[in-house]
Amino acid sequence: MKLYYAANSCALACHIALEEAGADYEAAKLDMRNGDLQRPEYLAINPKGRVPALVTAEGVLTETPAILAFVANAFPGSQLAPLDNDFSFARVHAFNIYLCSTVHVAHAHGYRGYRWADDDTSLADMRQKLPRTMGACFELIETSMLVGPFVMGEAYTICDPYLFTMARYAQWDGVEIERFPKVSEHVRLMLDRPAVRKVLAMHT
Ligand SMILES: N[C@@H](CCC(=O)N[C@@H](CS)C(=O)NCC(=O)O)C(=O)O
Repeated sequence: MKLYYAANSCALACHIALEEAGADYEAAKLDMRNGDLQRPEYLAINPKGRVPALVTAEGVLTETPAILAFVANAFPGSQLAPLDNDFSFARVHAFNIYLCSTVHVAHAHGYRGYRWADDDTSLADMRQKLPRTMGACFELIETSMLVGPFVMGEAYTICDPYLFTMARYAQWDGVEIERFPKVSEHVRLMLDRPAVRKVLAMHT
């Protein structure tokens, strides 16, 4: 398998999951700032021009929640999701879809506001609101989603590297993560994991 990623991108979550799963994979680093994602060679792999993309024996997968679910299913021995219980697996997926469709999109309004508006004042307004929009997402995660110590409780799952990735975004967006004790403890636990340290070193 081959994971296409970029430094400081959401591909961090899939990268950590592959590492935690003990997968045999190659990591290909792209540079978001110099146009790598728009080059024809990469668009032939992922026409969306985004990372992550995971090339598998069966084809290319995109979208973080889908890649994470694939990794959990492809490496059942790593126990990265409750594969034997449909309801529990759906809850894992629901958490990851919230991060993908709401939290990541809220973050993108600050750095990629040009997707939604052209006017400088509109862009500045969206950027200025980031600490509140991302803060509201993390308030909800803290109070009603993160069981602790890991997202789903005692078991480490594919939700954890994704939450860790979005918590980094929240801090970059001006959210004081210390306001959220469970999220702060989660970040600390993640930073203790060898797989996380190894992958973080490749994402700078
Ligand atoms: N929904 C996608 C979002 C992927 C995405 O937007 N990735 C960002 C990096 S975090 C990207 O490639 N941005 C490049 C761009 O917007 O040009 C996912 O969860 O995988």
